[in-house]
Amino acid sequence: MAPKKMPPKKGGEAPKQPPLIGRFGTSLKIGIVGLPNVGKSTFFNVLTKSQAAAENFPFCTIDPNESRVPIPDERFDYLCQFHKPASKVPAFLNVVDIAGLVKGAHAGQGLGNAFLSHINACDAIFHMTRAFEDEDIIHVEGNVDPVRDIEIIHEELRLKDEELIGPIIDKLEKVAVRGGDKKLKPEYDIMCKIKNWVEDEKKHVRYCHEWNDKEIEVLNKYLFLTSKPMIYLVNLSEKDYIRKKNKWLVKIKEWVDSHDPGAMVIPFSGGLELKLQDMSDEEKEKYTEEHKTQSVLTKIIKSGYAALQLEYFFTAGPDEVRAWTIRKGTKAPQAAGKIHSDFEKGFIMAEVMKFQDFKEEGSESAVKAAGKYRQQGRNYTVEDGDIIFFKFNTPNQPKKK
Ligand SMILES: Nc1nc2c(ncn2[C@@H]2O[C@H](COP(=O)(O)OP(=O)(O)O)[C@@H](O)[C@H]2O)c(=O)[nH]1
Ligand SMILES: [Mg+2]
Repeated sequence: MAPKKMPPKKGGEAPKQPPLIGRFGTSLKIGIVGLPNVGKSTFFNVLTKSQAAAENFPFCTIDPNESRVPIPDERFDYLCQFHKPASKVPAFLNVVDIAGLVKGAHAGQGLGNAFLSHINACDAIFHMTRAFEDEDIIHVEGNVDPVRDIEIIHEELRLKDEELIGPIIDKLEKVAVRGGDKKLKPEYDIMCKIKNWVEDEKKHVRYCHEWNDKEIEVLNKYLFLTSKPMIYLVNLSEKDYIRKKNKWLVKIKEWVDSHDPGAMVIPFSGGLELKLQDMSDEEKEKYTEEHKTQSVLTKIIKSGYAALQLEYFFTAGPDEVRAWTIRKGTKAPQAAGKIHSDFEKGFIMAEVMKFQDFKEEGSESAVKAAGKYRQQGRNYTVEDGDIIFFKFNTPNQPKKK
């Protein structure tokens, strides 16, 4: 049967991005959250050790539970190979290993409040669930049931938000309703809508993709736990991961699709990743080929970065090849400001090459000769992977006559 043709969407084929709720800035973190003993620390350790150890970036470990994981990127590798620069600086994903949450955490159970404050400091969440059986590894709830586990974690986060929302509404009510301060009435109304969604409908803020700009402004002021983007990681046994089969996978996917529409579910195997990590490159290749499988770490790291709505552009030359993290949608002058504030203040133009053009043409001069080297002004929105050379006036220096 031929699939029905979808009517063309307005404004292109790209699916609508969920609204941008969260802190601004580019030093954002993603936290690993889940029940105890589901494989969070195993995942954190393979992430941290994988590229970090291999490339020997000395500044990766921030503290034992927090780490900067270099983003694997073929374009970056290509630029490094091409320029053989003295210094290489990739983009990083900041990852935090948060101790296990248990039922009742919102009320302080099992150091719950400390954990929840760690989650609060993160901007997105890797939600790790356990779908592997292993009698030697205790499950806090007695048996493996990742859908139930997801619901436990979600309920803790939601209850914590409920706790936060109450006093905010009380305070606004005092001023905006009883005090007659009209300025705060819109915020009060919006908070009532949020309260209805979280408390009465029992949903996470993130589930709704229809928040308008004013509502997002209020959500960004309070940064509720349930507004943080979430990626679901399903920790499978090596065997199930390789055969891509596990009785929970479909159930988890269905649950996520109906509750948290648009969120990613990524199957993963802590056991396999650990094993691969201890192998040499040749052994790894042999093993993955033999078992027709491969590590999923790169995909997870990239997805985490994308969930934070981050991307990067490159500066590249013999001195340095570097990826500069920006928020999606950043204009050229603000992107320049990532390198130095003077670049933004004195911005003249951005000279931009697309990575693909650079690779195809083989050199900067060939790109220029092909007419694909573009001079862009203040209104240019930087795209992921752009190779940019900024031209700027030095401020504070007397203008030449
Ligand atoms: N069988 C099996 N055990 C795992 C897997 N991932 C982690 N474990 C084990 O489960 C236990 C708890 O893992 P850990 O990463 O410390 O869990 P955390 O409490 O969520 O941080 C450890 O003994 C791990 O070796 C897996 O994929 N398969
Ligand atoms: Mg742990």
